[in-house]
Amino acid sequence: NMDSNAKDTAQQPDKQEQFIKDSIVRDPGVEMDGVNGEKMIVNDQGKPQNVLEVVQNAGIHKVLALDLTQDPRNANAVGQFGYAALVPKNKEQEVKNRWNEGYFNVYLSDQIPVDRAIPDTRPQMCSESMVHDSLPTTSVIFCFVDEVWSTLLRSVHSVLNRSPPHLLKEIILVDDFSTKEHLKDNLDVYMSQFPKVRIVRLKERQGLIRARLAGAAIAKGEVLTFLDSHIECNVGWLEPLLERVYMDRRKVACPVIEVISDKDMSYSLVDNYQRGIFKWPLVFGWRRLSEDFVKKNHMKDSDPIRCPVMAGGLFSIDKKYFYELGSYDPGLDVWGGENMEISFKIWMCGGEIEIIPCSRVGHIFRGDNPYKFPKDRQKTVQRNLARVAEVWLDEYKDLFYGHGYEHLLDRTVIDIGNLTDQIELRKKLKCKSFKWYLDNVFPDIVAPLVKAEGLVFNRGVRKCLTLQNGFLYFENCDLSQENQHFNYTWLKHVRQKDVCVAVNGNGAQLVLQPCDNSQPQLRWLHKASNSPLVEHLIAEQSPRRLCLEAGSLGDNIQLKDCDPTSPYQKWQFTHYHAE
Ligand code: LR7
Ligand code: MN
Repeated sequence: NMDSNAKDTAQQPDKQEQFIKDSIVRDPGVEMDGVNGEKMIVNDQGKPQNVLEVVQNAGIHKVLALDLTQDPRNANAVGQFGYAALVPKNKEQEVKNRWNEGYFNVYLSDQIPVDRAIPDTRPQMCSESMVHDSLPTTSVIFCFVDEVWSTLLRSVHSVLNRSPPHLLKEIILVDDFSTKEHLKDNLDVYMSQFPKVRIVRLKERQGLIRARLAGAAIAKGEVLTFLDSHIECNVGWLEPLLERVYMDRRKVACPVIEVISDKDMSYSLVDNYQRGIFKWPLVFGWRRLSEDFVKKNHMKDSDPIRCPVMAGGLFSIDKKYFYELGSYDPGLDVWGGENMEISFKIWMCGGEIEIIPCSRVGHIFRGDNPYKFPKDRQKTVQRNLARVAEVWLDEYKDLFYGHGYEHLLDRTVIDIGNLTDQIELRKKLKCKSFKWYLDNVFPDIVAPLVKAEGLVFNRGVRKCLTLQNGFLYFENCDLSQENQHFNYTWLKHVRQKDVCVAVNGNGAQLVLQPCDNSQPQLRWLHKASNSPLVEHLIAEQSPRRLCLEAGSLGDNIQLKDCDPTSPYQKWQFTHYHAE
């Protein structure tokens, strides 16, 4: 039973080994533990090359960008220096044929050296910045399923070639049950030349979340660094991340994610001052810090940027801290949502997420996933997100469901699994509320708890909706009358306290019901001020549209066929919140 194993891992690092008992670990024979692990790094003549000269200076030294690719083997190679690679005319068909192997230009990737040089895109100041001599070591964890051979190799080489050996404890490759032949024996043989590379093979598909947990479980470094398996680490990428974690173990450090083009494999830098944010319903995105903010805070382009959420794939975290936080929710399947989960958890439970501009890593952004989802992709992601919403969003979870995910509230449709452990964990860690998170970490998000509120004015009777003794009727509008106050909520409820306006299950009768989020017959579509309230359930199932209509004498309210010309079907709340 995967779930219970994973749970043990999450809470008790001692029992980690149990988690991967169903996997095979290929450990290299040689361990490189010395401070000067540079023996494994050789230049193109096969001679050891020690580029990392640590200048002792009261415990700190300059970042001496280690880059074994600065003087590349073949300056004329395709894609060298991160330039765009060209596809010869007679190879265009091959490009097309092979596209789906990775949903990027696999043909070109195979032409480009696995250890190509790329431009140093760091802000100027970075090469001058200082780091401590005594930084912690890291285990770099790549999990992958059916990754393209050349891309996976380039990812690994970029870490080997651009990480100071004494800081790189190991590279752990977690094979999430790939089916492609090249990722089996060939990969073992290839990687056996690098003593620091370990391979873990999962015996069944777990998805990236549990695959990362399997890698973390055997990691020996003090810091875990997770990376996607189609990336290129840039010059000096590692020290600034480790420095940040070293200064404060509750800081989770992310590199700037730059773009490796899926079409021509060129490496291009991204805008400064980008933050990771989310929009409803928990969709990740980037947003630039405002000019004002940058000015006011005298920010330099090399200063860390606090992020409400991380992109997900690339970050360094203190290993002990990762487990103190309960790692990932192991109940998250395959792909998606785990970046929201860990982000909320980090911020709400005392940590911080930062993008470190001096650390830069390129990533191939792909149009589609090159692997299959064991279950429907959309459903998998929605289920994961619903788990996150239920555990972390408090009263704000209505905003999540209200942005098109109402159907997830019907638990007979989607089983989101057991959440007891996650809720317990949040209590145990004494995490703050989601409201605190919004107020303090993401104050610029738009997140009103209801869409509209106040009196509900009807255009036809020119009076306001009133609820008295279980009846709805109309009276002269009077703000001081509590029984004229209604909310229009994210779940499309027209509600007063715990009472909701609903249609009777089988038809056109109006009733008042206790509000219940999972009941679709409580929902009303209301787009804007002075517009109809359309019954949602019936509208979804048939072309027939029913609308709330005030009785012309104002003594009742009825459900009628929608009539855009009738003022008795036009409704206006006192106040509408911006979305
Ligand atoms: O079942 C799986 N098993 C795996 O091992 C599915 C995926 N994987 C591996 C996969 O081979 C890859 O190395 O997991 C890694 C991430 O999968 P991608 O590359 O298909 O994901 P992505 O880059 O499209 O998506 C982003 O969001 C994901 C949500 O779950 C993860 O957090 C990814 O790590 C994340 N990627 C990044 O943050 C890079 C920047 C993208 C942006 C913005
Ligand atoms: Mn990716």
